[in-house]
Amino acid sequence: MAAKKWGLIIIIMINLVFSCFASSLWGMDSAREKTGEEVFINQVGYLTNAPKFVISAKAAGEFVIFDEKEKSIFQGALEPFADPTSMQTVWRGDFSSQKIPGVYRIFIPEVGWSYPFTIDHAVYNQVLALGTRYYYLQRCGIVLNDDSSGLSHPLCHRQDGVMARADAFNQKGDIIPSMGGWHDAGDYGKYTTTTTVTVAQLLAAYQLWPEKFVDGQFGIPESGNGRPDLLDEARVGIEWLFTMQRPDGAVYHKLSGRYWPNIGTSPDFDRQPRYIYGISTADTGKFAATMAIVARVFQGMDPDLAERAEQAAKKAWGFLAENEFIWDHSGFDDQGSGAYGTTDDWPDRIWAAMELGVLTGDDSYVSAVINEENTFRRPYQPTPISWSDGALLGLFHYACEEGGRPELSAELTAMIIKLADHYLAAVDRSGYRYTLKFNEFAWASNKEALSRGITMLLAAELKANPQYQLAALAQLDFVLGFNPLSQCYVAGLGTKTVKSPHHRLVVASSKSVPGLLVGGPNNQAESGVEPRDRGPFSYQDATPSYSSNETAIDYNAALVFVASAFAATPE
Ligand code: 9MR
Ligand code: ZN
Repeated sequence: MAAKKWGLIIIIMINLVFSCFASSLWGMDSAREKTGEEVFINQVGYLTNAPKFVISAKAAGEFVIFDEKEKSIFQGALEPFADPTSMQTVWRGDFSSQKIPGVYRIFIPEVGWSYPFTIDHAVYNQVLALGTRYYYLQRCGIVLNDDSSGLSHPLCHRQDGVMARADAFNQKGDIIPSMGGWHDAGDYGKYTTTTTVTVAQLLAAYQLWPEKFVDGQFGIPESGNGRPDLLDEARVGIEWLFTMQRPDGAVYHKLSGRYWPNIGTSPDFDRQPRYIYGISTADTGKFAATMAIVARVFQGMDPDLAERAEQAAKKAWGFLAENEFIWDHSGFDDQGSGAYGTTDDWPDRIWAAMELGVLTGDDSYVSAVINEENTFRRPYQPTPISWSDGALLGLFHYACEEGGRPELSAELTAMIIKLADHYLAAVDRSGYRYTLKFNEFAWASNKEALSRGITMLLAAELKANPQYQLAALAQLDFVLGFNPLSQCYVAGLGTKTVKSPHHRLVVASSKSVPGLLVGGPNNQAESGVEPRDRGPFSYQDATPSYSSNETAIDYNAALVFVASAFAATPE
């Protein structure tokens, strides 16, 4: 009893000392104890009931949380942790017990301050809003005049697109009306590969959490039309995808200029011819799968669109059924646009089969890729969703829906759980609760981590285990600033935010694209700008760093998906 009382008195005294200390430092950083540099938190913030961790890069024993009135509200211990993500020892503290909404900062004596962060039940609604609105700012073939970001450009790419080569249906030089869609990234190419997996993930998030999406939510031109803004934005990608399908069902891989436009080129100044290059069965498979999802989502809401999508999906499937792997590109096709190349379409066929099986209830799609013993006709290892393989989503959709083969559903469920458990174990080993180990940081590492998070969110739908959600959320913590560079990787969010992404419109306008997620740390450092082989430190917030600081529509799709899972339902 007495010991407890003394403990309390000591804590109160320590708090008093820190309060004085804090008032001199709050908002005004001393040279010795800097802000943000060595104390890491999620700079956007934490859900009231979520786990909350702070990391100190330097040895320290305790941390103190201060509220906006500079009052210390909590003191906790830091424990050393051998962290495989940074390959360093870090000192980690847990403040999960803090649930009172507000804005806070953490102080670690002799180390420094954290950036401010919020605790709130709706703390990720802004992540979802900006992350989704990003697509509006990436739209192609529009006049952009956006007050909130200040971004604008006259009508761009008005002649999309020109047939680069003749095929059985079109002559070289023919115009195939294909305006619209989204600029892929910091470049202006439009790719079936990323547009499909993006649309599919946006719609999958909607299917899982429809209550989180309403009309007027993101402030886009379609706001007010009575339909959730998310679906309006997805439709921009969907309508463009329709234009990429050939009459025989095959789908063209990409539409882009022959050369990369210079980095400061506004889209309306990119006036080189924009070519439609050859078809691929990989893209045809992704298209079939995505259109099958479109058909399901829009069935009740927009039967016309749903019908068009179903027919397009079936036609694409028909082409796949008639053709082995095709990749109709030569190295001479272009000298400047995304390759998104592949030598195998098996994952795409699996994905298409699953989604069409779910849409139609017809087992013949499924039996094209799965045999009577419920195993894949050719070996297949599920992976987190990426531009090169979206099949996991198909496996998930099949596992969720009634009416398929029950044994197959059980097999697919087990596969997804196994993959998720693998990442769950990685999270438990990491000081940052990140799925990536030091040597796993490659191009688009931020997206890869969020995709692993998605894998765990899908598993959570199939098997009740709250750890899956919490581990997925931890991937978002890292991307929002809880990392060894103390870097928030989403422009417009956090304190140390992305300022110089590799993005042509950003350079041309000197404005920011709020909500833009960059690729992040990349050991290979292809651009030669970010440091090589430094794991989570292989990142540079610099325009020329296309391999660590570019965006892409499929990166944001992973961000939007994970943010959707944790956003509060709009009131
Ligand atoms: O996101 C893509 C990444 O996974 C690849 O490793 C990389 C190299 O092929 O390409 C990335 O995609 C880029 C695309 O090729 C062109 N538009 C910008 C994309 C993001 O950097
Ligand atoms: Zn454009």
